[in-house]
Amino acid sequence: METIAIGLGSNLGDRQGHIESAVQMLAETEGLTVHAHSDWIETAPVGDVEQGPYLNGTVLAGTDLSPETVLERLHEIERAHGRVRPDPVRWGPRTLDLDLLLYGERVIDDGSPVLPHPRMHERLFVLEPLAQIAPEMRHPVLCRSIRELLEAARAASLECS
Ligand code: PH2
Ligand code: MG
Ligand code: MG
Repeated sequence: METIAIGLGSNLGDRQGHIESAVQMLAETEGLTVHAHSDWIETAPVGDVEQGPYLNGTVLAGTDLSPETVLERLHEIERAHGRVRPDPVRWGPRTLDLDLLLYGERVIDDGSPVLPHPRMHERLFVLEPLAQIAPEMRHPVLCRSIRELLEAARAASLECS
């Protein structure tokens, strides 16, 4: 059994409905047990694409499934919520985005999924909700806890307000 972290995001349609129904489908997945989910937090869109605000959150789960099988299941759940691939706009608006962030301390550089998720450590919309449910979980490449990564990302994003 491995502990995994999943990032959820939506900025089209019924955002909270999509996210809660995705958690329900995760909970119904054979070989996967949902342990906890974070609050759903409203976040400003990150990146160059002009788009509406996101609802983001994270899920902590245990699984016997392989990383590849978990990823297939995440894609299936995205499709069930109207997500089309390839994305019409990379990093553009979507009904549902499910990202496998961490799979225990597994490191995969050249496969699908890439683990840990290559941008998770710089994204407050991932680290804030993940720190609510798994502050001590370790990033196996950066060798820091989620709590430490959140502090570093907050420091890096200081700006006038
Ligand atoms: N996802 C993106 C691009 N930008 N911004 C926020 N706030 N939240 C996201 O989940 C997000 C984003 C592409 O996956
Ligand atoms: Mg994403
Ligand atoms: Mg994604």
